Amino acid sequence: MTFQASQAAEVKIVDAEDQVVGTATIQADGSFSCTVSLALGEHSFTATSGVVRSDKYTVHALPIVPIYEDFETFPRRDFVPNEPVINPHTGTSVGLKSGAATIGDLGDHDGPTTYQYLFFEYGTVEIKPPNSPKRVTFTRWPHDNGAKIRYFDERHTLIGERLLDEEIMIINSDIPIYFLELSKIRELGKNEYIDNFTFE
Ligand SMILES: [Ca+2]
Repeated sequence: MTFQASQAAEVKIVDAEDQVVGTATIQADGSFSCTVSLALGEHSFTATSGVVRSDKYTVHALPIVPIYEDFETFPRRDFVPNEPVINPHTGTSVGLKSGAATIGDLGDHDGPTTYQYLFFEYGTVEIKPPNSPKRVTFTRWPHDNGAKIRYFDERHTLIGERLLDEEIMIINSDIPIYFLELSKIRELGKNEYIDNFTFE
């Protein structure tokens, strides 16, 4: 969005209903930028400075692109506490806060999963999606309800938690999920085989 506003220091950005949605400081070359949050669909904006008003600009908000993490491209390793690993192909971060977890493969274990998966023995694992999703799905095995998953916003405030009690887990949140924490709640619970995340 550009606008001749060199006579003023600041512009207001207004939406189609004339509501001010942001202000921006004008740079020496007359340019400015302003970030506004959008619901999906078409939005139009104008910039005003004093009595001067720009042409109308129309933008479309884009949906969040789903990201799949099936661990097939994840670097294979045993996790070490407080040394999170980021998958360079998907941007997903997995870190161990305590306990033991591995990126395992079917050469070692049987299970209804694709070749590599997150093998979680005990403690707490933090999973950080790259796109702050509002919907997270994943698969797990076996059907032993010895673990829970908690999910947090960008201020690290707890949004919600639930038991791992379904083969296909679905988490829906009104607030973007910044990270998730997988924790064992029973020491004698079986190991968890976690796979096939979709972050959207
Ligand atoms: Ca997999």
